[in-house]
Amino acid sequence: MKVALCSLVLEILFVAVVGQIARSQDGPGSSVHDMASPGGAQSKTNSQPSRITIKDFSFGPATVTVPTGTKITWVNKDDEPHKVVSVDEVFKSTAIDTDGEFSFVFNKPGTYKYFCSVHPRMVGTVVVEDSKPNGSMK
Ligand SMILES: [Cu+2]
Repeated sequence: MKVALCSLVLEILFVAVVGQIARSQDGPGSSVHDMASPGGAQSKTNSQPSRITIKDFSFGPATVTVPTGTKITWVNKDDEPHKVVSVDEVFKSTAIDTDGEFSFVFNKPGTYKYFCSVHPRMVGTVVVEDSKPNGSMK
């Protein structure tokens, strides 16, 4: 009687362990399935680097090309405060102190030239491409 109870406990433990292994194998499998979903192409464009570093009185990289909807963040790595001001006044930051950031989401395709209004010789360009895969005839 005691032996039977003992083996029953072992069986329950065995089922619990096997169940956990099966669940942990299920996890990665389902994420692989997610990656294979049609959204894969879109998530690829979202992984584009969208940071511009301000250093030594220049924007780096000076020109970036990104898909529509990209959020670009400027980070100031100079000891001097800088500003990011669009030539066409599409976006305009306040003074960005050292290690400060300014972000802007580019929702419309186009070429956006900008400069630092504190140091107007600092210039940069953001090129926003139409990210729609099958370009609609507009
Ligand atoms: Cu500046």
